[in-house]
Amino acid sequence: MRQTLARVTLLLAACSLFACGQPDPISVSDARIRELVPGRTTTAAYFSLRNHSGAPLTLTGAESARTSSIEMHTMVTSGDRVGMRRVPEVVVEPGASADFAPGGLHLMVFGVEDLQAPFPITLIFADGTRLPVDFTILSLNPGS
Ligand SMILES: [Cu+2]
Repeated sequence: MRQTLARVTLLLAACSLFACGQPDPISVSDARIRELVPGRTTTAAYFSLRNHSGAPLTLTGAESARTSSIEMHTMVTSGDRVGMRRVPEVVVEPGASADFAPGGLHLMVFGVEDLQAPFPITLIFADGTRLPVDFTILSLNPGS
């Protein structure tokens, strides 16, 4: 009896977490990963993350079985130098979105041997939520 009650409570908790019957609390669009430069195994991935929930959303990282590791980076300018810096987390306020795009926030993707679409990357959030996303390939030569 006690066990059943615990299970029901768990179900209810899961339901409120994922907002049963309502739009997903998180949506991802424009997920794309840059084509590999010949001879390289490191590339960048971009996407737009929207928080539909009523609470701040904290992205803490990403992983994929098809990479050796993934880091969150942003571009920083000091003087006339442009570099990259690792970002430990990205907080998206309720109703807001975060754009991972060329020139700004991006996923730095290491150890890619075989880049084929759909390329799966799982986004990891501070509350334990894991969101699998399929990335399309972003051509190095958009004109071709
Ligand atoms: Cu980077």
